[in-house]
Amino acid sequence: PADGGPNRSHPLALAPVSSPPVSVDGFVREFLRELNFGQGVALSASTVNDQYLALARTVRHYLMARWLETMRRQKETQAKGVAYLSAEYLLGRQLGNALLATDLTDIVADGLAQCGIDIADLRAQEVEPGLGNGGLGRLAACFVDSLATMSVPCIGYGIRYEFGIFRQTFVDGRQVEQPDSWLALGAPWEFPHPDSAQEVSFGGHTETYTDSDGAERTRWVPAWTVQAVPYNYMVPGYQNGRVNTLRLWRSVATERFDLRIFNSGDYEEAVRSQTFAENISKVLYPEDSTPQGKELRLQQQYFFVAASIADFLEDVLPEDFDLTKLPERIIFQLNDTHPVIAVPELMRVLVDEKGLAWDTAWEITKGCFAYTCHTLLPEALEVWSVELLGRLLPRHLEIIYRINEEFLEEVRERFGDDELRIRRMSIIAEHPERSVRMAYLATVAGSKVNGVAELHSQLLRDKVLPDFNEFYPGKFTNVTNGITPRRFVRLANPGLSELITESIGVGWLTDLERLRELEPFAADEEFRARFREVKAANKRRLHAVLTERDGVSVSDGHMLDVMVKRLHEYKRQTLKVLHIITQYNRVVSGEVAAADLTPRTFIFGAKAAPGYKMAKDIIHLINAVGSTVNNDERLEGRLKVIFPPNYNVTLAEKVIPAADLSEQISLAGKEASGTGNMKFALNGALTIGTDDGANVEIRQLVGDENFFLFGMLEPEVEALQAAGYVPSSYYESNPELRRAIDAIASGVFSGGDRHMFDSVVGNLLQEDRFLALADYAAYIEAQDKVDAAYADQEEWTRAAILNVARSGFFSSDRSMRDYIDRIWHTPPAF
Ligand code: NBG
Repeated sequence: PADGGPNRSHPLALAPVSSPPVSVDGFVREFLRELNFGQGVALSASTVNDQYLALARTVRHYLMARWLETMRRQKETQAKGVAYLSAEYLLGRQLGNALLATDLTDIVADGLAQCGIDIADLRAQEVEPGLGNGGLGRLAACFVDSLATMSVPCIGYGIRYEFGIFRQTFVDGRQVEQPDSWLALGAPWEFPHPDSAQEVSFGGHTETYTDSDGAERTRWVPAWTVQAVPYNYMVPGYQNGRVNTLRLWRSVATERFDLRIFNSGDYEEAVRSQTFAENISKVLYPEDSTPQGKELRLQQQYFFVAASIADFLEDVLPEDFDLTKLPERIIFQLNDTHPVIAVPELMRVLVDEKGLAWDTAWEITKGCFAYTCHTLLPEALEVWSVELLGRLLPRHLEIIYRINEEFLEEVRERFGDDELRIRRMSIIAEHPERSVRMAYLATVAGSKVNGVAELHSQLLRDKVLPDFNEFYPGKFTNVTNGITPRRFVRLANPGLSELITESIGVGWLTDLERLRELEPFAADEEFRARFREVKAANKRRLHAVLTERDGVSVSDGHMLDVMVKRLHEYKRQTLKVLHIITQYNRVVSGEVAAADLTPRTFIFGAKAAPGYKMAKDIIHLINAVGSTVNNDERLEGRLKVIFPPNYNVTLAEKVIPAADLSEQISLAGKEASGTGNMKFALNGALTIGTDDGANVEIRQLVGDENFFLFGMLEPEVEALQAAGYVPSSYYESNPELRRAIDAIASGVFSGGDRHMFDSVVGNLLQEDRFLALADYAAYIEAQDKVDAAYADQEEWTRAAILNVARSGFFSSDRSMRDYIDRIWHTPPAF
């Protein structure tokens, strides 16, 4: 072609990209080709990792035509889509999901078997990309899965951390963190595009100048720049021929930067600057719910949103796009406050670079953003000091000031000079230091603000942002979280999935409300027996996994009582520990014969933020209680505590389907939603839980009689705190509680050391911010009811089946429909 570009009309290029044949032979040929030509080894000489990498690439080939076609159509139609901005994506393993999306699982298993390879070995080889901390990151992964499955245009934007969430190990029962080198053995699911890198700048100053039309304008003169290199990942829809894109950014030094230093002959400096630039996407901050005021974190946040906005405006939109139409083409969804710096960044681009008038740019910006809040903890509402923000992003700080000025002017117009209100609502806080309240900025800019469960959204409106709710009627809404049934039912629980399909037919996996059709089966004795057999098989599978992974076994015939989630005081793992100790004390004191205990295995999974001392002490305590309980013969093996280290998505997929009891015991009013709670219910575990987050909706749906509710309600919590909470009074007045705490304090679980758990005991007795002691009696009572209920296996199974049948609402497909209807207005496209 005359322009020297690719010849797009070459006959072979015009034909659709062809997929490899969908047959065992076709697969084997493609697989061996990848092994030989891609991996460079013969089958006979290949390692398991070679085989895994070749398999992953082979499966990619089957998705490629769909991916290219999705991109082509999106470019052609320019349909409105979602740009999901999230600092975290906790994806889990990719292979199983890709096989499910392409419906290749059986063909691949057969083909590999013909090559003498067990597919299970290759599955086990995959290291999951742990690019998130917990619920927030996993939610993002579920959402992009659902959007692809529903054929809604979406790009997920985020960071390609070189090290994801740390690998947790225990040394003498204490958490020790190891780096997560998830890329070390190859990253077969990613497509780097260094040629499409964006530049992202930092620091420097701003200056005003007069443009060629004589207008006064501002520009940013940054001090340093890095390159953002996109890595694309496929996000396959479930057997629907669609593949969306997840674009994660990696930071590298700019060539220009390097060259300048290189020319100066300072090799060490050149290397140092490279390291400096690459640090930005080096590691995920291992924080959950509480922000870490770290400069690097702000760099990460700006880095990925600036690259994403530039990518969208320059590479995704057509060249002649009329920017005033931007809200009709895209909605940037802010996943918590981490990406909120995107608001002033879009303003900067529109005003400084595209030359739009401020008011025009602000109208566009307000139409392009929406904000999801994921917390109720005041300390988790992110703020950045003006000093830091101004140093790192001087132009953005100016823009934020102007947004705030104009916003407060509007507030004044409406409410008069109500200085208290104005101080409360200002995006800039003055105390303890001058700082930017990112949640406020997001609320002012966002077309909508949503919480993640009914109760959370209500508290957000009434308690966290009441002034804004009053000022912006209709801006606040709710979208209750959801989880993808593809990963957390179909892949995680093939036994249950088969039973469901046999009973109600296909189709439920993309229309989860159809699980309702299972309700009548709860009364069917034979169905119940099969349902129990599925659960038992899942327990055996978990036993096999844990034996191999950690050398621990899941005892036969035990109720599996599971608490898996990040370690946080508000989630109250200590309350669970107090229950275990209570059971233990009942036996060793002789009050209860071991033989009369309901046999239970307690499973914990929890990572603590490395800097969160109390959380780490609690992990230590759980392990200490575990080793005492597990080794005390007086219990006759009827109680067992296991705490496999490094709980992650991969382990979740094995633990959740095996669980009988789901522990959702946060203090009412603290857990925004929870999503683990939904996964357990959908896999037929009964919940013991407080009236908190999405537990409220789970209980409403599954029915009171199929849920073990306990504990104070949120208004009671508030009243108690207002009246002055004295935790020690509960200790004084409840002998069982006192005995449990005394056991810790007297060294029962620490080989006689009376001080090992001083911090935990002291905190419970003196502060107990999350009212564990106040809820203890109610919790123990509810647990005693659980034991009684478990004794009737027929009734228990009936309740478990009803939990499955009535939890279809918690599909993330439904969450996506709610976002689309209430916030995004992005219907499915092609
Ligand atoms: C978490 C909440 C959970 C919620 C997930 C997903 C943060 C900041 N928030 O309750 O604690 O389920 O977000 O919405 O991680």
